[in-house]
Amino acid sequence: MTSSQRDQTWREAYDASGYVVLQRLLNEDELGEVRDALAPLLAQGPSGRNDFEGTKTQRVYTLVARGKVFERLVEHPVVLSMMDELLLSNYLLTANQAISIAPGETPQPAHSDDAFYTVPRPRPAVSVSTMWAIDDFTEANGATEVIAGSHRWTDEQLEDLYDRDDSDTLAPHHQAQLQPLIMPAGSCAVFAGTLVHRGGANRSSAVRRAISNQYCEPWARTQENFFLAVPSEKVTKMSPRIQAMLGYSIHPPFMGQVTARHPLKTLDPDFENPLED
Ligand SMILES: O=C(O)CCC(=O)C(=O)O
Repeated sequence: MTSSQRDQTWREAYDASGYVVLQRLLNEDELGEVRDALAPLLAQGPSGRNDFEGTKTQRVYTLVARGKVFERLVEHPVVLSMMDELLLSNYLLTANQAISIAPGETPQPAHSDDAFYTVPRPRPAVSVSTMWAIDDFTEANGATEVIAGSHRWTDEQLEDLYDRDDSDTLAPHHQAQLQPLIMPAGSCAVFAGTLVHRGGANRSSAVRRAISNQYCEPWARTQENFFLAVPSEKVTKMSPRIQAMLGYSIHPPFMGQVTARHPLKTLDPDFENPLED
């Protein structure tokens, strides 16, 4: 937790500021495992295609299907105990990616992660994001920057984020409100999908690696289409909790059904799809 959050419970801090930082949730061995698993993936990856992805930022999507260590992060017990409180049961994984910001990267456009759910604000977050620091997050290397309290903003306040005459420039008073989430590697920031934030500029000489796992209400469309992305042979080997978060679950009474059957049945080798010839 940050110093201003020290005397609060995680829930008080989250409700008041829209985020909370859990310090050093991973130990050195666990961090080493994550870094080792990330290295070959980042070695392959191209940089982002636009300002939002970051032209000097590498992203690797759908990590959950790329190594057991990434599955463990998705179902980290501390994180899931918080999601259990913040979201309805049967919540889903909506996004799951590594973000490696290289030296020279400029600040990402400020945004909120669940902005594409066009339900008028202020409103409860439809999704909750986590940002795992795989390197120390510093002021210089592109630590995620947040505007505390912006999770309660109205749509009008959100529209006011950028200068009215220059849609690429943050309004000066909002620029001043951005605070970097400075935290040691192994820490995890948990923030509301409604919170305004961005990846910072990397003015250091080393990359800043992070993993962003995001979870959403069970009635919301997920950002990543895990049904199409993750082969069912891999899903079969995952834990029941991850299978459920990838959509192999029912949100009562019948959201997620497959021709009126539970989606887990599709993983059974004897499953017969009535629509296949
Ligand atoms: O990399 C970061 O610190 C933030 C990235 C982010 O917010 C996003 O890509 O949606």
